[in-house]
Amino acid sequence: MKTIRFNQLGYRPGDVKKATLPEKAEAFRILRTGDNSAAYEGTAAPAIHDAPSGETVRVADFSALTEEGTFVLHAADAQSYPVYINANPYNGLRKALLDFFHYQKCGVDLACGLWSHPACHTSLATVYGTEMKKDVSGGWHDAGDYGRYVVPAAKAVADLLLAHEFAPNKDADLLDAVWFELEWMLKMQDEATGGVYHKVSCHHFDALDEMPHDELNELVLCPITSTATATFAASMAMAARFYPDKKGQLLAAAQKAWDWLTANPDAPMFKNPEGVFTGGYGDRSDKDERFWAACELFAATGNETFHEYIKEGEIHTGLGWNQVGTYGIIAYLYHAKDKDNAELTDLMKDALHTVCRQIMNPYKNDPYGVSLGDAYNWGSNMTVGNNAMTLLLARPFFPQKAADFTQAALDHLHYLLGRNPVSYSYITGFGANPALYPHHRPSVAKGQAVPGMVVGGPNKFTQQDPALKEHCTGFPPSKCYVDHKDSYSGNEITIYWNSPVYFMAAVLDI
Ligand code: G3I
Ligand code: 9MR
Ligand code: ZN
Repeated sequence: MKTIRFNQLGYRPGDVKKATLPEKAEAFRILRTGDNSAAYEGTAAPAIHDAPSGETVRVADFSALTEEGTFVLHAADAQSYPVYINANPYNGLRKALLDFFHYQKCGVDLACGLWSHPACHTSLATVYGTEMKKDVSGGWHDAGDYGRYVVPAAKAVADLLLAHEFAPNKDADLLDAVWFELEWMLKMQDEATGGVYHKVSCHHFDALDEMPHDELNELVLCPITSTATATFAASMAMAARFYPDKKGQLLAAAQKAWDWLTANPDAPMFKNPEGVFTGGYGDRSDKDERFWAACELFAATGNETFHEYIKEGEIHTGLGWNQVGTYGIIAYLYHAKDKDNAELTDLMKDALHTVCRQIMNPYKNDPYGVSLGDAYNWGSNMTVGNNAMTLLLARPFFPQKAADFTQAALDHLHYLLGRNPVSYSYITGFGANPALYPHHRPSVAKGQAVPGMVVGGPNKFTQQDPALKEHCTGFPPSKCYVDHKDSYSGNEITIYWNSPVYFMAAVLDI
């Protein structure tokens, strides 16, 4: 079954439908499950070598099959998991991707079925290297661990808010869900200086089978950084347009953070201070974070100071937690329209166009319909989501390519849901062969995965986690994945891996 790779949730009748088959499968047949009668017969495309998986494969296009029902695809000596064609194959997916953020809530009594628990991490945090205590309760646990880190939080918030902005049909509970995180982020700002603490966590990661309320070690607030302060400023300025009642508070917080950035032009990049061993989220440069902040603040206020800052610097790209420039471009192109500068607008469009080309080129030749090339790094599934998100956001600026961009984004969803070289659905609880053992403490503690979580995906640097090293050393890049609870570089989950995939679901309106 695993050699026939396709979207295990299914396809809508009018969708392009493609499966990736082994080399020997020149022809294929699709049979109805009820009576085994043939619904479709086809010839697969010529075999091609797929470098990331090291395999030679063929693509089978069965888009012409528009009949609703449940089928099995037969090719050579293999047969597929069930193939579903119906009007609503993604039912429940979008909701689960958003509900996940509820499961990650910190600091409150949490009712969420099997994984319910009393309020966690409620003690005051110690400001690193001092005796000072601060209340920074609330927010979402970042990932499979219980740290709360500002930089990736800003990405998750931005993705969810942009999803809300661009979704043809909006989720009524989204703004409340995101406010929970924004409220925590506001607490992470130092009132005196406007700088934002990089993160709050214990000194160490605790046992993998520990529920949140059982992690009772001291909470430590790590030093203020420019990356935390800039991504904070950006996401607060963005949030100001979604929460009209809180606009004043959000813009004031963003402005104060900007003032800190202005006063600290050469702040050092974050490194875990002595004695702290939790997630680092360090960076090589804060220029893209400052760029994003300036773009959002300009879009929100029209204040030329921010415009000047943007004009004097470079244009940046990226939707990752450590490269965030595309968020800035999007803010400028969509929201600075009445006060923009034609030359800068063109430069931003050019930069966006280049990024889209860098996504579409590898995608076009990929037998799995994904754009990673060989970028199967830690969190590769985030890149899948980010690339789809970039294309969806770019559509209005390149109308002649908009349809291709939409199709590419949908293909990226198919990849995540099973059309990939390991035949896993990378979203827990969805598909015939989903990840069952994510590196997620509440899931490990209860022996059952929380549904709707996007796992990290293949990581070709197998030496980055011991379980991956044990199970996948020597594997080709796109096959370096093991569904094992210990594999934190491939099978962990995070708020900012779910958020771009939620964006895809919401904006594709599936
Ligand atoms: O992109 C570069 C690539 O250009 C380069 O060739 C390659 C060679 O090392 O590295 C690639 O970067 C990788 C980067 O992720 C990609 O975003 C790094 O190797 C890799 O170490 C880095 O991993 C990060 C990881 O923390 C370790 O720092 C992940 O992005 C990040 O998502 C992850 O975050 C952790 C938190 O620290 C703790 N909480 C869980 C969370 C998820 O696992
Ligand atoms: O659980 C931790 C995970 O969230 C991180 O991404 C990962 C890398 O920083 O570390 C995990 O914690 C492991 C630690 O690094 C080493 N000892 C085993 C821990 C997992 O139980
Ligand atoms: Zn907690």
